[in-house]
Amino acid sequence: MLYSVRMRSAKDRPHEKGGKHISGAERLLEEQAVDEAVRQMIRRARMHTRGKADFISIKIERIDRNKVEEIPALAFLDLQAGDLADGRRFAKQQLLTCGISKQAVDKAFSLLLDLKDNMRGAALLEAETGERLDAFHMRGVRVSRMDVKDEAGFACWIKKQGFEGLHVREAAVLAAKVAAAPGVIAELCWSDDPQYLTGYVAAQGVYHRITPLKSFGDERGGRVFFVRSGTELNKLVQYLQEQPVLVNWNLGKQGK
Ligand code: WAQ
Ligand code: MG
Repeated sequence: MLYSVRMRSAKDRPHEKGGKHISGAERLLEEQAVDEAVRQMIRRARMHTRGKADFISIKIERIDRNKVEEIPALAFLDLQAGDLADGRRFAKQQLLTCGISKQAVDKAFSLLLDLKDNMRGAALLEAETGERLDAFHMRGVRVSRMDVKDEAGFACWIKKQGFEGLHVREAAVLAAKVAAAPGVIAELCWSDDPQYLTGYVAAQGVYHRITPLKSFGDERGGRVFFVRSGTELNKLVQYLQEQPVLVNWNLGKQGK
């Protein structure tokens, strides 16, 4: 049996009462791996750079294995920018190159840069007009029910390209699912971890890893998914939240 394990944690108060979001995690695991994953999630929520969570919600749900879709991993490209302005310029350029309008790119940056607090999900923007499509406001759409197909192989594949750690692994899985979603053209992301300055633009099968994309000490992270006009929003949100996927690093277009 496969299980979806989802965690979200907050400080001072639960999320729904306005508590500060500390961390979240999404896994899709064999039954025997669930207990250890839950232990790790709890540990992580309690020892996070954003603070120590005192409200932790964990949901465990059985998933029908026949419904799982296997999707390819994205290829990695790594850019060390000279400074923040340089990193952001590069990110904007990548987005423009894959057909997102300047208006939508500017909207995405101002949305993320003007946040008072960080989001815990992603904002959906129409790729031509930059119009916000989802009605989730500060919460955003939470992508869920995803993991890697072969844990050890995936870690090894990432390491061979010179990267390691939980941030990269998790982001690579999420970005692969988002890229596979119907109607998504590109994604822009940076972390809500105040010490983690790397972000990315995922588009056209490539995960453009960019350092830095935010300033040190900033606790506001976020994600924007750029959506093709005419996309059926319900279907897209349903895919992002519900469709179980396993990312196979050995499928499709690959990094070196
Ligand atoms: N679904 C939708 N949005 C999410 C999800 C999710 N499951 N998880 C996080 N977000 C949004 C939310 O607004 C967070 O504030 C924001 O993304 C950042 O989340 O080295 O660590 O988990 O290649 O802090 C990218 C670079 C790191 C990794 C991203 O994101 C690398 C990161 P975080
Ligand atoms: Mg984080």
